[in-house]
Amino acid sequence: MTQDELKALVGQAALAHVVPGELVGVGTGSTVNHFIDALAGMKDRIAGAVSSSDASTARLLAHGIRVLDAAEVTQLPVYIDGADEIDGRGHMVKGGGAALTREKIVADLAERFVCIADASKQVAVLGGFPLPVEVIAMAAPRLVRRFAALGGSATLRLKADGQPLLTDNGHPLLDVRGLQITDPLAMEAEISQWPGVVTCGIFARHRASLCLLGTPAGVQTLV
Ligand code: ABF
Repeated sequence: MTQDELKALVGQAALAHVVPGELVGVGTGSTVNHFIDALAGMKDRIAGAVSSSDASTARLLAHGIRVLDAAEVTQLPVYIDGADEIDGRGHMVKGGGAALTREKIVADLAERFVCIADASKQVAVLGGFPLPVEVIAMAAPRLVRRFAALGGSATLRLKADGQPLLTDNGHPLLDVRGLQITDPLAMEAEISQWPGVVTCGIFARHRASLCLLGTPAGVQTLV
């Protein structure tokens, strides 16, 4: 099976975790796109969705799925999203799709986080994928030096035209290479309190309650 077929498999399997009659939190990325397409088949049985990006909102609306603003919602039974890396305890690196801040906000509203991923995302130790960190622009040079002190090499994420990529919130992103994230909770807590950090792409406090992993042998559950 191709990687995309594995993503489609878990996108479909995630429907079993959507609570009928309730809202569902929806993440971002190519795996989630498969989930959104599958969700369209049960759109009349859910109250609507809360989305973590402009791209996911557009896809949900194109399917006729009602989208509520996160600010209107006090609680969600479940948030379904992909990951760039996930370890055996459900800790994740996220943000390759630049939506990490809204992803963490929507995840924080949810009782459960169901991660959907193809098997290539499973790792023993986080950090092989460059860690995305959304930052306030004026703090970027200082933050690059802070990451260097941790052994990481941080670079500004650029668009194809060489200009800094800005998130849906209008902020730049650093991608940090070379970190060995052996204690995800502690590193997330440390980085998150540095002035100028908007959101760190380590999801340890908001780790997955369950991961549906797409493998050639079928969907396996992690965590
Ligand atoms: C989002 O989409 C992310 O936080 C992560 O960066 C990405 C996963 O990518 P994909 O599903 O396209 O492999 O969930």
